[in-house]
Amino acid sequence: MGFMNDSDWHFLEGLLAEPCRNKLQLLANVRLNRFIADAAALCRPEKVRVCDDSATDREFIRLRALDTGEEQALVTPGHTVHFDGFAHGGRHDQARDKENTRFLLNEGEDLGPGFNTLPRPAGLVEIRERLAGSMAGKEMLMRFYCLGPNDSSFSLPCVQLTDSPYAAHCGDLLFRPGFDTFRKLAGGENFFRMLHSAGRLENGVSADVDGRRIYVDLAEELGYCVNTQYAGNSVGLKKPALRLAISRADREGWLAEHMFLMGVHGPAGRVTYFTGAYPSACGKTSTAMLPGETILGDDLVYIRVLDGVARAVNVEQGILGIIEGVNREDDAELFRVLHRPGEVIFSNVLVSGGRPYWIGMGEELPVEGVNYAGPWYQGMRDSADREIAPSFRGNARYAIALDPLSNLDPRADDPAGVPVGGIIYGGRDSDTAVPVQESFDWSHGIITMGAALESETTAATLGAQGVRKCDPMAILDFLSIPLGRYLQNNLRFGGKPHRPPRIFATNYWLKDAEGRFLNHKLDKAVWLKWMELRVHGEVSALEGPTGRVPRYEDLERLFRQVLGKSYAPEAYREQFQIRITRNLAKIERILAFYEKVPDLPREFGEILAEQGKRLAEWQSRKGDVLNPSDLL
Ligand code: SPV
Ligand code: MN
Repeated sequence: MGFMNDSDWHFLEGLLAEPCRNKLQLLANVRLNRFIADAAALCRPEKVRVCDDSATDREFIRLRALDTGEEQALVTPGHTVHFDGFAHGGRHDQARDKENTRFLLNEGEDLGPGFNTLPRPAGLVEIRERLAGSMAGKEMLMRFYCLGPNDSSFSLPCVQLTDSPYAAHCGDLLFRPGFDTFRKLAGGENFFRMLHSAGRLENGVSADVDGRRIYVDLAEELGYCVNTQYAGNSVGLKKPALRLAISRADREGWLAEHMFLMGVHGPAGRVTYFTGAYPSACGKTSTAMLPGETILGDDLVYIRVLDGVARAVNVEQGILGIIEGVNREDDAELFRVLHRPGEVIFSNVLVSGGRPYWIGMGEELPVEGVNYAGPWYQGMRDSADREIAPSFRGNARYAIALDPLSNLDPRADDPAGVPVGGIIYGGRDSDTAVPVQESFDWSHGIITMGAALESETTAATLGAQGVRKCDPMAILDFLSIPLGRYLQNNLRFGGKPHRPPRIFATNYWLKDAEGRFLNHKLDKAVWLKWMELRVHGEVSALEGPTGRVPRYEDLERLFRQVLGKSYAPEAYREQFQIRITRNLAKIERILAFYEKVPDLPREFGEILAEQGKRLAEWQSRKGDVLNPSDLL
């Protein structure tokens, strides 16, 4: 066949049906063939199926996921449910596994403190041992994707091998098809590779989660994943490929970010594009899905400077969103798409009468059904005597493609990307930052808003509640280059376009002394419109010590226009008072977090020190709290 002639290839050839051989022949890619041949020889599948972008192959994957029991059909056509492993009182498989996600590094390579790494030779031996024979009796599926729009300078081709039709099905919903992209590569070697096995299954669920490993080989741009199905681990295109892309972007001078991408609709039909980084469960998807605006993506973007303009694309074409709290009133369009006939994979929800239910859906939940723990009834407890929630708390999800959304931005697939007007950083902060503010300039934003992004833990995460964790640019879990270097890249990036995007920080989570939220969930719609006007210099702002804050009269007008609500001066005062002492305490926490981080940019300390100085000056005049009217 004009491929290679080694024994691995012969082994693979025996597993390929004729049409699959033809597909590989069409791609004529030696590096690709070596990868599959090696993976097949290692994982020992019964068959190998090469899938292209055709509807037939997509349908095949959908049906296979039902056949293998990884998904079950629900009553609404196109709806399925998938459960990830759940050990009573023990280790479950319903979230990304940080502990067992490791970078394989060559001798002499070092990512600095805070990274989970292994020497490459030892890591490869271990992961290959775990993968050996892992596909026995199963079919290895080969899927081709394109990260970023097709036929674009942003495109990154990626191939995924998996024995999990569920992982392949998720990939098909979330990522753009890439068989054609591989054909156009014409044998080129520039692509990411992912190898996944769900391992041994029990009732369609990965059974050996203690042997779960997600290893990222940066030198080879290759991700390995075994003994897990949870999509944030197993869909290599998502978080494993983000790690590879960050490293690639570092070498090539662009940015790969954990951000949404959306169009904010300004006056006279103007659309201004924003990216936004928020840690998990902090309102990232709901921001991108706000009524009246348009979504391009909710999780991953690549940003490049093209012809002097910072431009961004959505890496994906779908959403893997948290379902908890998605309700008809606050998330009308999403709610509609999650109920209409059409492809949706629900995961770790409650199923009753063939329909999915989840916490916070705004409807009464059935008192019994089937969920991630098996047959379930209200009040059921696990072996550690903890109540089993109806849907998995905090991380039950849905996977959908973006196209059925009526608020999909028409430029979502533009190969040239969209110009970035603003970048937003937002965390869960009950008592420090104002709801929205703008940085003084690019560097001030990158350091005091991006690098200093903090979020409070919630009941959804293990451990104590309300503990603040610093999560720079909401990307800490995925960083594959030293943090100091990543910040340096971000700072430098601002100097590349003619005009860098403006940088903003939002905080949707402010509470009063009684612990009540100071803002409604939809108030963020107003903050977005204000930011849009700021990008075009159409509203002025007040110069505070931590950034530029909105004027009352602008917000009052926007609350009326956008939400048809009045906005009381007292509400403004309470929300936008600058909590000086708390902001000073935050600087101390940030400095402590970064204390051991090597090679921080020179500006880092300077910018935080200046901010501290401004706050201290106001403190000596006003005490703990500064009213926005003091800035007039
Ligand atoms: C996140 O947790 O940031 C997600 C879901 O987007 S996962 O795919 O698990 O990363
Ligand atoms: Mn994410």
